[in-house]
Amino acid sequence: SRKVLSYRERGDLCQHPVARQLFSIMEKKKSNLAVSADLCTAEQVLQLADQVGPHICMLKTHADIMTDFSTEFVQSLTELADRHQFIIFEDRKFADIGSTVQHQYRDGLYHIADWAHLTNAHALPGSGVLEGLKQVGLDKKRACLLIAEMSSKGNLATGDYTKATVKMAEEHKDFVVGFISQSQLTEDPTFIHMTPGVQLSGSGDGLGQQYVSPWDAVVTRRADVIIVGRGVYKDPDPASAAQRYQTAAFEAYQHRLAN
Ligand code: 5FU
Repeated sequence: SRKVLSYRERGDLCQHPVARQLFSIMEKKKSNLAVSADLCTAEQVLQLADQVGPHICMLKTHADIMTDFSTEFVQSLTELADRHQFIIFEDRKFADIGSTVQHQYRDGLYHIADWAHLTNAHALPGSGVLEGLKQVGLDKKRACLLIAEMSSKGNLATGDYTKATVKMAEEHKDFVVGFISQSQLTEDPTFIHMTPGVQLSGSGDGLGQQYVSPWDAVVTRRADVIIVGRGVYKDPDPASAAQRYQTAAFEAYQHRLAN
């Protein structure tokens, strides 16, 4: 099999500023860990971001689960991202026609395009979803991931759907920098694979979530970035938990580089 490139080498190959920045952060901070801040108040999200900030390359948000989302929150989160050096990824999962997702991305209560470096979309609606998002995101130098596979039991993003999603990404490389997936889907080193459904202790959550270990995600399934929610924020000491996941995932990456 061909040589595994380092994050630094891959960042140098990327055109998109968000992809370049993410790979550079991963290399510098020795972190391929994204923490999912699935908490319902601004105070909780900001506190978690500050605690785990030194250990992560990216913070993932679900703005629409928050009860008190505000421009002040966005400002504080952006300051934390600058201070700790992490990318902000709003896990919005856009899945409508181009015209509608354009509004959902730019307008509404959240103005996602104004603060999230990265967001994501389902390929389900066809390429119009990307055409719509692009008209808003490209000028702001934002990037997008396509959801090619999911972690949940019985999900339909498999086989030909996954393959068609990869093709759609290849046709929109000015905006799409990678995938949410459960395995490596392409050899193109400029596409970043991010894998949710990762935990060190559990196998599921009783609501369809299915977990793999950081080692399985990175070594066996060849993820570039692991995404961990409850494994970190439910821990009584989120900073130490983040450090454990950071070490586990980065050692797995180093193992891939060496083998
Ligand atoms: F696209 C996906 C997916 O396939 N599985 C996921 O779990 C997204 N997620 C998100 O990752 C989900 O919405 C949560 O925000 C997070 C996983 O959280 P956990 O607490 O680590 O299970």
